[in-house]
Amino acid sequence: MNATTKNQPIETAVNEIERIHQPTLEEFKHKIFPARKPVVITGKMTDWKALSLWSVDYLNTVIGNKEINVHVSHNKIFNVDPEAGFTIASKKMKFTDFTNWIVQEQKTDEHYYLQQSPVTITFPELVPDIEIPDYIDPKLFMITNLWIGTGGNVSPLHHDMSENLLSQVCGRKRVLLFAPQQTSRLYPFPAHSKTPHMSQLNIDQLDINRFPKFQKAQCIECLLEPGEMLFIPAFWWHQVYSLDQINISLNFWWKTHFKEYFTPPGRRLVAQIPGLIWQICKNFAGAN
Ligand SMILES: O=C(O)CCC(=O)C(=O)O
Repeated sequence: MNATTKNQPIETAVNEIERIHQPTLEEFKHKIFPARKPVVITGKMTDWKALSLWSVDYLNTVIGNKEINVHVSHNKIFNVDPEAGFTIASKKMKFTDFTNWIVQEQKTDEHYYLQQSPVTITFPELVPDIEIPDYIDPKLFMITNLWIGTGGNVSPLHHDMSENLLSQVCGRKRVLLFAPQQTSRLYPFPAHSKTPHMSQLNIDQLDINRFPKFQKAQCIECLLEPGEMLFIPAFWWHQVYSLDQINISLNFWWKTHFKEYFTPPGRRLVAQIPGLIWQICKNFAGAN
């Protein structure tokens, strides 16, 4: 990866992601999931109607003038506001106005991204076109989110507390991934802040004097193509770049095992949010 500073490029060690074709449920459960390493799963979305159906015209017909809530950015980096916690600046607009904006590649000051929209609530009409992967234990399943955007959008470096299958329908995404053990090299916001799961780094314009340890970070790079799923284990840091004009993905989140809270980012959260321990115990009890 070429991160850049004002003076010189920085070389951070990058490894390419492994791809596995149509692993069985047993392979996922006993090999892929326990390895706690991201992989791309190919050939698992072949039965999804979304792959052949979802074009802008189709989505406009099915969704039409529904009002949606899109996130807004002035520089295409869709950052949460560290003062406000989980909120990102947003705006309500008609779905068709949003897709027109994408198609016309408008050179506006504002850029829009439909991020993390719970599909069963906001777009129930799209549910028949997708399938919850059978790798996910129904007792642990949390939510399916829809993401629609355009090339150049960036979801900056962060981790989630859930297991994730990021599933690509249209366009490609470039994803940079860092293991939980790399946390101290990624300069998260302080554990007591409102955004302990976000990194302070802008890895494309790195301030090397402030963040020197990033140079030692080990990264896995992935180019996710339509029809592919990326397994992102809980607490893995990731930064996601949307490529191509029309970019559509879904992510499936499910509850992680309590032992993942012993990883460095998990420990930071538990230390600051005591109520989390109770939640984790409940999750674990519910799944057994
Ligand atoms: O696709 C994106 O822009 C971000 C996805 C993401 O962060 C996630 O699936 O957790």
